Amino acid sequence: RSVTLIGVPVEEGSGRRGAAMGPAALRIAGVDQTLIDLGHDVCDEGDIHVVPARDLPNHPKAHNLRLIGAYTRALEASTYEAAAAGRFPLILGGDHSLSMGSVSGMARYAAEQDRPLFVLWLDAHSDFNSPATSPSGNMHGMPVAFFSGQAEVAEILPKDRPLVDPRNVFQVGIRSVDPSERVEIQKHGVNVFDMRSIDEQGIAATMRHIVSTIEKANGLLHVSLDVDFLDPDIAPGVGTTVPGGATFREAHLVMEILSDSGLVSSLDLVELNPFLDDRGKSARVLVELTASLFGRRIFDRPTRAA
Ligand code: DIR
Ligand code: MN
Ligand code: MN
Ligand code: MN
Repeated sequence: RSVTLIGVPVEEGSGRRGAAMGPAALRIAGVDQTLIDLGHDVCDEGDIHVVPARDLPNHPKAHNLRLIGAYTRALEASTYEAAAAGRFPLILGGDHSLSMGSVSGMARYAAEQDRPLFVLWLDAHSDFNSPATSPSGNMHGMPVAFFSGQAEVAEILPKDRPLVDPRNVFQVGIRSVDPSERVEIQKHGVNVFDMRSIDEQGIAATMRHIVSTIEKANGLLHVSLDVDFLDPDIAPGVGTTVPGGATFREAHLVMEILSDSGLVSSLDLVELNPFLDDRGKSARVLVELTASLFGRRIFDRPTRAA
């Protein structure tokens, strides 16, 4: 495949500093060479740099709205342009507010292709707050509501843009949901597979169900991987660790099944905080998981029957 790396050193959507170093850590962990070694063509566009958007207001319950809005606009355009050029946008974050832009860019691309966009949200959190409901005011807790059209606060992107149907969002690994988010995700039909569901059904059955749903709809799939999807034992480099996350093998199996499916069109790697990491451990896990998504195998497996 042809992959475009887009660095987004944003940390102002989270409540603390450090995620701005994420793109650098992922590059140092060798994301580009790992993909090249797997036979892919890689183009690194470098990092997006923006200044706060002057046409947006300050908002007491959406911290740094003018800056996050500017990142959203720039990344929406870069993601769309890479996809429209036939390339796979791989976003190196940066906190999870960046998915407002990457997913919106893919939604524009999918609409143009006349195909539905599905989103696989691998996260401890459902990120379905809005400025009206957020207990923290941090915009990294709002992207899913934003790209579903449920967190409009100011015109960051045009109101008539393509949105993602919340019933096309699959959330896996969830184990920390605010009370109002619980109400909202149920009301809008987001598909939630929390950690208990994964414990009971197993990650393979969960992923096969998701993959077959998307195949039947001829959909495109955007994957958004928050470091806190993983258990803090294997990935401590994130601002909001939550115990009881996905194991190393569960996470790799997700990526291996996705790789077999051939459905994935774009990927975010988000919330890596190198300042909190243990000697690059979490950055390396993210790069290894990316390798599994792009075809690395422990053993070669027979091709699936057509
Ligand atoms: C919390 C934490 N639900 C909030 N969210 C996230 O601030 O909205 N933490 N995404 O990583
Ligand atoms: Mn830079
Ligand atoms: Mn998140
Ligand atoms: Mn999270």
